[in-house]
Amino acid sequence: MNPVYHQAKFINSSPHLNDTPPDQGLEVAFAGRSNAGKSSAINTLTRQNALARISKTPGRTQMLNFFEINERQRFVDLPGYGYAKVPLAVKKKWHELMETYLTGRKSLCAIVLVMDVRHPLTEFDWQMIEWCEHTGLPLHILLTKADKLNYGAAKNTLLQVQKELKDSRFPLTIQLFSSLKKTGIDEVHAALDQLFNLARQDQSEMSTPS
Ligand SMILES: Nc1nc2c(ncn2[C@@H]2O[C@H](COP(=O)(O)OP(=O)(O)O)[C@@H](O)[C@H]2O)c(=O)[nH]1
Ligand SMILES: [Mg+2]
Repeated sequence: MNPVYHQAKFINSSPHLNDTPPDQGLEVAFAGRSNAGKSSAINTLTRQNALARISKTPGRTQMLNFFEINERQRFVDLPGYGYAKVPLAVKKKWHELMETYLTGRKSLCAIVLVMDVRHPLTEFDWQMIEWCEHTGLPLHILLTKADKLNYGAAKNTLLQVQKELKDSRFPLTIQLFSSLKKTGIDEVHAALDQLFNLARQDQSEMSTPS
């Protein structure tokens, strides 16, 4: 358990990138398909039931939601992808928003990719993985809703996904998680600590003249 993450506070929801919090410090973004369980994961990790609004209507949260852990660290709940009923114009706007955010955000230091353990590695997931591979951005994958499968089947999916990604040439970790059963929390906290620490070292190396 890491109580640091329990202090998270909502900062704002931003439908555009011109009203985001200042691009300083370090940000970990939670990405994944609509309904994968991103907002639930943020609530579980921060132990706050209604921090990231859990949408009953998939795809409705088309905004970037920012949460402050402390003055140097943030979480971002990225808008979900892949809801068929969303009109094309909305999908286009989503692509633009994501691309601008992912390419332009200097404080972005890692991605947590949330996948439903029953439907891992969708086309969207591969796009995110390839993006991280391309930019070297560290990635931590949550196979969530692990409670929906029995232990053996969930473990099997974990091994399968690890096998599919074993050749990736960037920092990548994968785990099972359940917001419902509150399993895997310590492992995510440890992964987040490591991601933030790595990024902090990188930042201080860059700011130290040699
Ligand atoms: N059984 C189970 N259901 C979950 C879990 N996480 C999320 N859900 C449910 O999945 C739905 C979508 O979750 P949400 O967090 O809003 O997904 P998001 O669209 O990715 O933010 C909601 O009905 C949640 O209650 C989990 O670990 N186990
Ligand atoms: Mg959500």
